[in-house]
Amino acid sequence: ATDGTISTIISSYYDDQCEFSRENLTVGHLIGKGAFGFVYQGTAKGINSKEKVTTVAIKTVRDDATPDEVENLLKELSVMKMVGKHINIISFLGCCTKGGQVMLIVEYAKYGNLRDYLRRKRPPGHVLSGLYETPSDTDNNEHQTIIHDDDYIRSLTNIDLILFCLQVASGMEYLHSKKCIHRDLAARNVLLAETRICKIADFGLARDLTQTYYYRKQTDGRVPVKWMSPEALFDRKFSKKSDVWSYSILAWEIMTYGGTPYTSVAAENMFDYLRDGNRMSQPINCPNEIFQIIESCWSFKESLRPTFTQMCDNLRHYLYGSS
Ligand code: ACK
Repeated sequence: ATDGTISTIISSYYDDQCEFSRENLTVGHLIGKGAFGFVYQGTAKGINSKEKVTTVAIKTVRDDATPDEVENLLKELSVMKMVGKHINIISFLGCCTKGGQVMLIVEYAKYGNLRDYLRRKRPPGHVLSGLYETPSDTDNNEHQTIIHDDDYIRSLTNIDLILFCLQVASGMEYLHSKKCIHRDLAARNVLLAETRICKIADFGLARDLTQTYYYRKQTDGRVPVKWMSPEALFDRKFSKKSDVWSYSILAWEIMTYGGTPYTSVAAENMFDYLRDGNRMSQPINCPNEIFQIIESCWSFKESLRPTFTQMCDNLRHYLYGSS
């Protein structure tokens, strides 16, 4: 891992159109830490419209990042650039690659990740035993600040939850229309912005489908086993249909106010568990029509799973009575 390699990688991704000048960017406090590096809140002057200062999120890698880690951030950046704008997807605003640490500047989502938001909004007494891990297992986001605004006192209804499902499905419909698969769809990777708009984030694993029909993951890093379809788990075969499977786990997380999937099943037993036909049960508050949509994504056979377009139609039909 030499600086030479890193600068070669950086220059191979360089795009003058997207470069944002560092003097107009202010890096603020740390909002998240991952294996890859850090996420900061910040402000960028003139990034959206001239003169205006915009609150942004800034993703960086650690100072001692390997060339691979730098390249992963640059790949994420290029996927976001290719995907373009949709209200339910975190949009790419710019980047700083010249003259210092690589920084990816993206739209800021005020309420952080959807899973933790849902847990905070869980109605008292809602919990079914076993649905939630103990807080010490999961709440490792010590950087999170809880925002005491109007939304803080507003509770969530079932309709709000189903609206979250629809928003994520529409973001995914768009992503798939851009020939991109996400591969790590989960409530922790959806962010919530002002006025409760869901934004799909974490394109770290996303891949452009035009390059290969589906993506076979080469190495086993940390894999989100409980969100993965059987063929993704067993064959490392990722496709639009494996995103649909992951979406159903995400929709189940939403309907359970941030429940943990398959709490009683060990990760290494997941494949057998699913092959034997076991699935999660209907959350108590989840309407039958919505659970039917979730269940349709759990077909072992990929071809039987719906598309996001079909799911959006069904969810709109449920919510608005027409599609
Ligand atoms: O719940 P959080 O604050 O929301 O914790 C995670 C953390 O960084 C690690 O991913 C937060 N985060 C990531 N991207 C953004 C963003 N664009 N806007 C706001 N918060 C973000 C995420």
